Amino acid sequence: MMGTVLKSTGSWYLVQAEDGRGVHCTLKGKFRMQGSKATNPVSVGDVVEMSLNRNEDTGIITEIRPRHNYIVRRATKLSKRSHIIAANIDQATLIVTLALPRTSLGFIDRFLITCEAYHIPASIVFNKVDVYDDPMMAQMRRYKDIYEQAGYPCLEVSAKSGENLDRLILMLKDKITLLAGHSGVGKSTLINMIEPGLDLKTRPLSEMHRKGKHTTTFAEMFPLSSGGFIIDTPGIKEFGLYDFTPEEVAERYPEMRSRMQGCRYHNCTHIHEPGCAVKEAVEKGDIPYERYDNYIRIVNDDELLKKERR
Ligand SMILES: Nc1nc2c(ncn2[C@@H]2O[C@H](COP(=O)(O)OP(=O)(O)OP(=O)(O)O)[C@@H](O)[C@H]2O)c(=O)[nH]1
Ligand SMILES: [Mg+2]
Ligand SMILES: [Zn+2]
Repeated sequence: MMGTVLKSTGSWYLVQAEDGRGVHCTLKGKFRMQGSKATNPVSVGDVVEMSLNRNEDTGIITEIRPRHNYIVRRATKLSKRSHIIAANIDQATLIVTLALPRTSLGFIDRFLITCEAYHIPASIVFNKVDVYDDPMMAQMRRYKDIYEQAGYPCLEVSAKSGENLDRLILMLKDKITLLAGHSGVGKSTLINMIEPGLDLKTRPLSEMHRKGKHTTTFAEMFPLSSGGFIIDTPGIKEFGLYDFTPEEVAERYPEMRSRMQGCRYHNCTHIHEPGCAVKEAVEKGDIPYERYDNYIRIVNDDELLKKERR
């Protein structure tokens, strides 16, 4: 029997069978042995083949169907292994906020680079606008300029006041959407507002700091009554890129990708070469300097990491 993995807790998987019922599954032993570089062989969104146990509400996953796509991040900072966040998704939405816990541009860029690498359409949702002061509002406008110019849809919302939630619902309709972001940005709160029946666990930031834990601990996929599915994920502290070369990083900046044919050298890294069309565009203000700065920082960080891991 086939099914879709709705939740994975590490040892147990909740699989929605074709007939709609939920089956709690374990994994056939051999999956763990396979030479995969992922710390989790099966992820939320995977389509699997399973055999039901005699009691019919538990089963064993025997096979994973080929994935259309998946999104990964480095399992831990120095790890050579990856963690698959979700598979077979239509789009990824990064929930960010300029209130607490503030999201940095570097974090946003790393997430977007990964989405570009796996050809997953990405968007950015600025949450908690109900508490933004004037400087935060100004900053959000700048962020929106930067990312909309690069081609990523942006939306400002408040789970608290309800602002623009109707537009968020439209964005999600009939699609399988991954929600990602730091712990405490309001992913689960937003899902509760969109789909009130779910009643997901959320927690005030003050308590988070005390316990230092994520409120959502496992990724889980939920059907939306307006059509489609949404995947809630545990907060991500750092978004470690999984093994990209500088060329691959540059190609994943749409503003750089569209200009690099103009560079004098075909293997230009856009850092120190003369006749670089990317640097010219940064100087003219056609590429936001923040994006270029992040590019340099990401390339340098990743080179350092590679050395440390050797
Ligand atoms: N003022 C304000 N607070 C919000 C908003 N959205 C969420 N919050 C609060 O932010 C806190 C954290 O929200 P959660 O939904 O638990 O955050 P999360 O992103 O799911 O966190 P993890 O599950 O740990 O990854 C809660 O106290 C929410 O009430 C908003 O739009 N405005
Ligand atoms: Mg949560
Ligand atoms: Zn160049």
